[in-house]
Amino acid sequence: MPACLVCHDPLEPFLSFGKMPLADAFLDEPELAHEFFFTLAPGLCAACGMVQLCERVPDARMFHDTYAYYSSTSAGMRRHFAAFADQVRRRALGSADPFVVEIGCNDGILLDGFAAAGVRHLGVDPAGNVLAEAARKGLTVQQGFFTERSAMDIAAAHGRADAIVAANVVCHVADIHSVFAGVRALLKPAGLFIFEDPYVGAILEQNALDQIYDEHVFYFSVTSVNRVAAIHGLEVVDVAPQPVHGGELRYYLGVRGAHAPSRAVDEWIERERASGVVSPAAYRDFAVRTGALRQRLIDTVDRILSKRHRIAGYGATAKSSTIINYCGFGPAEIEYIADVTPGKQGKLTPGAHVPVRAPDFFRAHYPDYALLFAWNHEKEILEKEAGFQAAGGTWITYVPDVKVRSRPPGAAA
Ligand code: DWN
Ligand code: ZN
Repeated sequence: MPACLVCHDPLEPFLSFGKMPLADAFLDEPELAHEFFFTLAPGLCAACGMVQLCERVPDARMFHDTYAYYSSTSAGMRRHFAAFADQVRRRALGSADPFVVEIGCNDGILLDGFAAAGVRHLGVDPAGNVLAEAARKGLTVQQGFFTERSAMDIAAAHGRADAIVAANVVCHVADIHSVFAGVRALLKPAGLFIFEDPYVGAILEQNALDQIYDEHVFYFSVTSVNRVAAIHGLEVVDVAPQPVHGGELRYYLGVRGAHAPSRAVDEWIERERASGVVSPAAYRDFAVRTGALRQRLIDTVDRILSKRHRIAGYGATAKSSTIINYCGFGPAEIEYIADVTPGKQGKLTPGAHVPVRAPDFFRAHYPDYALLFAWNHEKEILEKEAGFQAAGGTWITYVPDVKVRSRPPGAAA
């Protein structure tokens, strides 16, 4: 039986997707023969409340020099991160020569805001290709994983940090104790560790089963984060919801006793207790609901194909790997997926092997229906691709439920 990565108690899976590929492992034809699969099955630790994957993929298999995801592909996310940097500056960077460290800085989308304000910064990321983009912009970066060891080295070389920040990163690291121990070693006594990740309560509420994939090792709640923090002499001192990636929480952590926790912390923990976010029943229900959702999506696709209509996807997201493979779709159901990322274009999606094409291809080969796999960027994409609906195309979304958007009058259903 697998063990909880936080407290080592036995872990029971509440759902199994079976064998799944790596969600960001886009392939060329010759790579198909040795594609890597693992058992994707999330579980809740009844002892400490942490939701996590029961089988983990080694970090180096997921985060390397050909990492597929560039954070700066969305204009909405660029605005979100500019505001995030502003907030960190206001709350944590009041000293004479502040220093901020970002764990998993990707292409520098968050560090940009510190650099523009002349703040001393360091970004750490294991993925050389995305990090090269950050370096190209003149940001100060270092390649590697953030661990207790590397944090101590950073403290020795640059001094301690006023703020340590991370976005969509902490939930990716199986050795969470090394990350938190590293934060404790690198943070100034009155510093803040501020990070945001998808909120497990939002995943449950929205039936967002496609948030579950190899890179998302943990599915945090305030309750579970506070428990990990306590092990390392840290505590959650504030929490703020963020309307990105389907609903995230931003956690503010300090050294225990250094900051008075806001009322929001207790309120969130109480809400989680009352709503069952840390209880097994909520996850059993989620498994049943999302099983039914999967069937509705399969039926919707079958119905469309039976009328000889064409379906393509939009956004070759990591999330799409879970939903596509869980539904058993392939190129026979989804002709291609449009995506703006040059490194994904021309490749095949993990597991299902659906070809990825540039958005220009989508505009030249509109399908009848487009499955919006980047549902978290819906507003931005539907505005950008207004021509699709104008030409009679129909969007399909599946979070929180399958929704076939109404077609313009006169178009065939
Ligand atoms: O946690 C993670 C999140 C933050 O990013 C990582 N583990 C991996 C990745 O997950 P994802 O791929 O599900 O993230 P997104 O942000 O939903 O991906 C959007 C995809 O859609 C990208 O490949 C870019 C593409 N896109 C596009 O083609 N046109 C996005 C926008 C906004 C567009 O207009
Ligand atoms: Zn546990």
